[in-house]
Amino acid sequence: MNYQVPTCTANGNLFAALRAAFPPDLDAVAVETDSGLCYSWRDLERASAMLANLLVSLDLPVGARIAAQVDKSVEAMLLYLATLRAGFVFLPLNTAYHSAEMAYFVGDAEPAVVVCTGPNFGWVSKIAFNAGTQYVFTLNDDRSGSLLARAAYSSDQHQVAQKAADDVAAIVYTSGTTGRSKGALLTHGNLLSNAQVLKTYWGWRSANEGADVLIHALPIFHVHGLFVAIHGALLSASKMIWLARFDPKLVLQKMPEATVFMGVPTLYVRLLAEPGLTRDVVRHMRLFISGSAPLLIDTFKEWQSRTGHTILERYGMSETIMLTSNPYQAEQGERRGGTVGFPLPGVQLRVQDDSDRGLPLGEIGGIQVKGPNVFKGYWRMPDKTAEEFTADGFFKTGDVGKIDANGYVTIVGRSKDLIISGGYNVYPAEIEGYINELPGVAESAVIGIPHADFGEVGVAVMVAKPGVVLEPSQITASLKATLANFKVPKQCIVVDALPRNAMGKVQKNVLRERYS
Ligand code: MLC
Ligand code: AMP
Repeated sequence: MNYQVPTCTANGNLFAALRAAFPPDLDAVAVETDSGLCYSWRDLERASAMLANLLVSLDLPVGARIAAQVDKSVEAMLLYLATLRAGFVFLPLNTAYHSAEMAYFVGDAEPAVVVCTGPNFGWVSKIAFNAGTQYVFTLNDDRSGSLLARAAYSSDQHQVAQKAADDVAAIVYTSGTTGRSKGALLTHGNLLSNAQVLKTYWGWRSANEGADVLIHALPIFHVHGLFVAIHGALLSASKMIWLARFDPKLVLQKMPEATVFMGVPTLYVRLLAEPGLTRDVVRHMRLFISGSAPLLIDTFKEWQSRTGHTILERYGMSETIMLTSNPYQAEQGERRGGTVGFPLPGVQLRVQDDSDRGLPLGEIGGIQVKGPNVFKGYWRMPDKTAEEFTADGFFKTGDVGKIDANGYVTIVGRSKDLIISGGYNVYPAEIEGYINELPGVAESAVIGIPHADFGEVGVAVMVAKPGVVLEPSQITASLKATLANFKVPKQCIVVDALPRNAMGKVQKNVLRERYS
């Protein structure tokens, strides 16, 4: 198989490449929603032009950030495409974030435009205007809101803004293991090169090859749903069946019309729990892809025996988009459960010891990567950026793994203190910070324990101040009022003391063993 190294087109704008891949028949259906709406390729072209013209009319500075905390809708995707098209920088934000989290992201990124839902306008606009944002628009998942109302007055003709491959297209925040969340700067070139490689590697089929149809059931504020899924479909002119949220029964209902499905492992676990998952339902499917969290070997095997399909597991990060993938083509090798496959074409991946020396095949160490997909750096954090790269330009992923003699990469753990729950990252340090601020709490430790549905969930273990009786349900209620729901530990446990080693460091491994 020949892989094309991304060529430098006249315009490095990612949107120009996505637009160039639209099929000749612009009236064909590009997106079909679960509420029965159909958007043609011409609709995507015109609506993204109108939204881009609206953004341009605001007279924003070069590099202006357009932040969006909106429910999943085709218009939300169009806002992303319009931001690229107009040459600004897209900043997606999880809809679960509460005011403290939003205040941090908006305060740090200083977006010129914030788009939120109508019901959230009051508190989000207050945060945004305090942070210097010039415009706050609303966008609801029923196509109402001020954003579309304003864009309706814009022209549907728009010349794609000229961008260099090295210009920033999006900022994706990744929570920090310590301290502040970092905004990963992804360029047009990072996103396009990765999308082009995946198009070939995963054998995306264009119209003349019997076009693919993707079931899009993931949120669109993370790398997986926003970039991997959407770019893959657009770049191969494939139709998307657009589900506002993941519903296993609805996915199975749509499966006979589809060929590709992408999910985090929890989605596969939930689909397996459906008696309706049969070989007949998946008869037209070409490819099932899993990533964002480890896929349990039991899930991999059960899927194989129930459906006859072998899930293709791949590995990526917000900072790098996709890094490795199990093979699609049989001649490249088998899809091996428990591994994340081979480094993608163009990606250099190595395993190093603690002193940053290369390790022989089969030995476990820190995974480092380099390639056209690797981000430009962290937003306004040059020191942090420098810390995360080696002298020879490799990015330290914080994942721990090994490469076997056949080149398969296996992730065995993380050097970063991170819980991945249902595909969402939860940083214990952040949660502990909130718990320690609650009245009566002396100290706390948040650990991840195995969970049948989410893969891993957080458990908070805490110590009360002398004379205080802590009520776990009140701790949970306080956290729910402050933090995005997926970050709230599923259990709070009060103990007399946290286990510590001779150095005084909390022994999270002891806690994990005790509560798993
Ligand atoms: C929801 N809850 C979660 C949770 N999602 N708790 C822990 N972890 C999660 N992921 C909370 C809910 O708020 C609710 O709390 C309770 O758990 C039960 O929720 P649910 O109804 O079962 O959840 P649901 O809405 O169905 O969402 C589950 C899900 C969702 C798996 C569909 O989490 C999801 O879409 N995950 C995908 C995340 C993703 O796209 N990651 C990609 C990151 S990119 P309460 O208190 O209200 O009862 C990346 C790079 C890469 O990592 O390689 O791709
Ligand atoms: P995020 O910061 O949300 O982009 O999450 C990236 C992290 O998700 C990686 O550093 C890995 O720890 C994890 N991850 C992604 N894909 C996989 C996978 N297939 N198996 C195990 N971990 C994964």
